[in-house]
Amino acid sequence: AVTVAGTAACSSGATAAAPEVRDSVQGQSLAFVPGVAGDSFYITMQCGIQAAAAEQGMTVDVQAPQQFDPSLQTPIVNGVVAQKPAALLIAPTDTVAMYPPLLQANQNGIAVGLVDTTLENTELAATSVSTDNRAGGAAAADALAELVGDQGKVLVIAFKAGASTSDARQQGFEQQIATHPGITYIGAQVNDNDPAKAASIIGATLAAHPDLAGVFATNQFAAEGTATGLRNAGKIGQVKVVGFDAGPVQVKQLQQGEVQALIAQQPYEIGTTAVQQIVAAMTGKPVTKEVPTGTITVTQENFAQPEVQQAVYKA
Ligand code: T6T
Repeated sequence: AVTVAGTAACSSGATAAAPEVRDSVQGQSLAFVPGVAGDSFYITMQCGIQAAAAEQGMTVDVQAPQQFDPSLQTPIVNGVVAQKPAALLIAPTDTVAMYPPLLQANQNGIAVGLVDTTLENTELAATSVSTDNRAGGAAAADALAELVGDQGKVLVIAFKAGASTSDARQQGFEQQIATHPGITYIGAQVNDNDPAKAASIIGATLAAHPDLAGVFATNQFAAEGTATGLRNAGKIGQVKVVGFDAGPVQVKQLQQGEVQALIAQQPYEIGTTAVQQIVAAMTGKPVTKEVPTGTITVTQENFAQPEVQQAVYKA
């Protein structure tokens, strides 16, 4: 586990909290457990969480697993439970496997909020704040269909089976791509959040399907590996790629023409909203059980637009 001390280099602040709320949670501690360390999506979310928590006078402790894996995230949650913070915001790495440790947190009086990913059974969580990932997957299908001229073979790189975001993006994509009759969907393959594995999937797929037209890479690491695989095969630009997320690496890939479209999420807003909701839960105020956030499709053509610039991850 990694404990990230101090405040990440974050660019903008959150709105001020009502004074009566501030008094009641002032000095209380908030734990944040992202899905994995070193991921610009979660680092940007951490910036939002830290800004909103600072407004409330709360302290934030961040502990991240080295891989997106419930067997590494579970001991971190167990450690958090032992420390007894007032609240825990977490992106569970598996919809089922992360339920027991989070139930422990809930039963120990810790207010639990889910961010980004969710659980199959969300009863233990006061709130869940996440992208509408099915809609994001559908947006990726439409973007990819347009890029390949509505014909040819397309592949999905699912970053992690059992992670709600990966599953929902894949399902949203599959449902929407079926409405494009000229496209042949050759299926999804799982890269376990490992760029090298995505690269080798691309290599093997190109060997079997040299006419591959497009790829939907369901997160940052899937897109990075997809670009490597295409580069190794000399197919950059020829095979069109739609990635998810808009961190610095993804933006560079877009500018260099390795990826043709990005589905950007709103990690900073997910972070600030989750803090506002968990504070409401802690102070007996009305809480929204599920807060969906949107996506925006980023391309080279619309990149300079202010609302698109706004969507690029800041960390
Ligand atoms: O795509 C995001 C996040 O939404 C997903 O659950 C895990 O991967 C990312 O963090 C990007 O690497």
